[in-house]
Amino acid sequence: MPPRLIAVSNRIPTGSPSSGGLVVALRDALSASGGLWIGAHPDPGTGLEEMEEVSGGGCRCLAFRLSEEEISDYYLGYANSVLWPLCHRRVDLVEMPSTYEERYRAVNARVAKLIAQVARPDDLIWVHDYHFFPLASELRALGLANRIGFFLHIPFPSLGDLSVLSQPEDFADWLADYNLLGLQTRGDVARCLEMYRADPRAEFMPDGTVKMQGRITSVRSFPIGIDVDHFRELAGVGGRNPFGREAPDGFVIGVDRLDYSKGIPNRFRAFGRYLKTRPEGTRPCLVQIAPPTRERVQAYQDITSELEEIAGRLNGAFAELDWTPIRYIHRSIDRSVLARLHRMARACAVTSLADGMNLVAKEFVAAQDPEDPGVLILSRFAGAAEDMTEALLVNPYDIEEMAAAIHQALEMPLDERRARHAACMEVVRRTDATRWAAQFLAALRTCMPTLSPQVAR
Ligand code: GDG
Repeated sequence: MPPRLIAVSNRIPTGSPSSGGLVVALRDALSASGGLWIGAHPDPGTGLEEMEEVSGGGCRCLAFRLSEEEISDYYLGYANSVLWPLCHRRVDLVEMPSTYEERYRAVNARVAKLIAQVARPDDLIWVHDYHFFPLASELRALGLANRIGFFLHIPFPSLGDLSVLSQPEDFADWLADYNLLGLQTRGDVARCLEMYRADPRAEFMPDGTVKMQGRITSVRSFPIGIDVDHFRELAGVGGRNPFGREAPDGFVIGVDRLDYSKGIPNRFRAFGRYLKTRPEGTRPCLVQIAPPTRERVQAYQDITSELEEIAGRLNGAFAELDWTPIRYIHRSIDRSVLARLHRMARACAVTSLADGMNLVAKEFVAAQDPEDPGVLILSRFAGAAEDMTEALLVNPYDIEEMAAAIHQALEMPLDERRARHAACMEVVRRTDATRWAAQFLAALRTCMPTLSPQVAR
């Protein structure tokens, strides 16, 4: 039996049969070790001193409650209005009331105490994402010497941008308490090492690890992926045409949480540019699925209005009575419908201005018919572009280049489509979610252990 795994993430699995790859991969790893998944309960609450068993996730899940104030200051506040824009190169959007940071530190300290109540000495602890940067420091302060790994799903911030934090040196300190720091790409690893190089407390060891005040951290990239076969199955099953009888002929698809990091306004502008210059007689269509997210944060309200304005303007200018060029759906749709849409699309536009990986790019590739595949247009700023070099790579700030890429994708000869798809599919398979989890856990198991957690540092 492998050592027991404790996974910690903001969300815990809900038991939905259409879960993404991360949930499937982690759930499998957890059930193989009789492990636990710990995360925030979907509903706010006041019973803050203990965790509750939550059923339906396919593995043992324990949830802690966040109070309304914690949701505002910790989740929407420090996590999503400081750390998220910081990591996505939008320091102009950072909001800094002091309660955000206080509450972020306090929630991490509280969650550490709850974990310490259930953790055994040889459990592996795998912490996910920017909601929990200080968690290992808090666990060490409670005396836990377990191997603790961290995986950052979003881009590692650049050294210059870190200065926006009130105490930037704490950030490196938080990370130093993890035995393994997993990042999405080699570019993220380079940015992380740049941070350590600028820190006089850090030393670089001959085996590539970083030592900071007695603590040794291994920094490596583990590009995340999807559950390829499951997504292919969803995409391939017959069933209803999601458009009813009127499927647009050769459409471009976009699928993103409505987030400013995803570059959706520029994608719409590029599609508008393409509409102006499109081959005569064609009636191209962009199908954009963009479910709302973090709606209480002002920056998300602003991007929603901007998008509605552009979509309205372009449809007003170009639509005919029997043709709507932009079909924009601001709701979440069923995962199996999503997979069918990917399969039917001629192209997919992923135009992120910054993105840890971008799983939509991998889902689109997985959903294609290899004999007659669609074309992936992929931002150079998405982590996925580091390995998927045979996609049509674009600069999401260059509207003309993106319009030209849409044209190229829709006109691409079959041979070239097949060759590009085969190369991208090889990457999608090589980095699938199960391997991602297995490789991270293998690295965590063999990391240098923490000998003396620095109690009350
Ligand atoms: C973060 C990082 C990193 C979207 N709309 C619907 C829907 N989706 C699904 C997609 C995809 C997932 O949501 C989005 O994943 P992404 O990777 O594209 O982006 P983030 O949510 O920002 O995820 C990212 C990821 O973590 C994993 O490490 O790749 O860089 O930002 O699976 O299909 N699913 C359904 N209905 C929708 O309307 N069912």
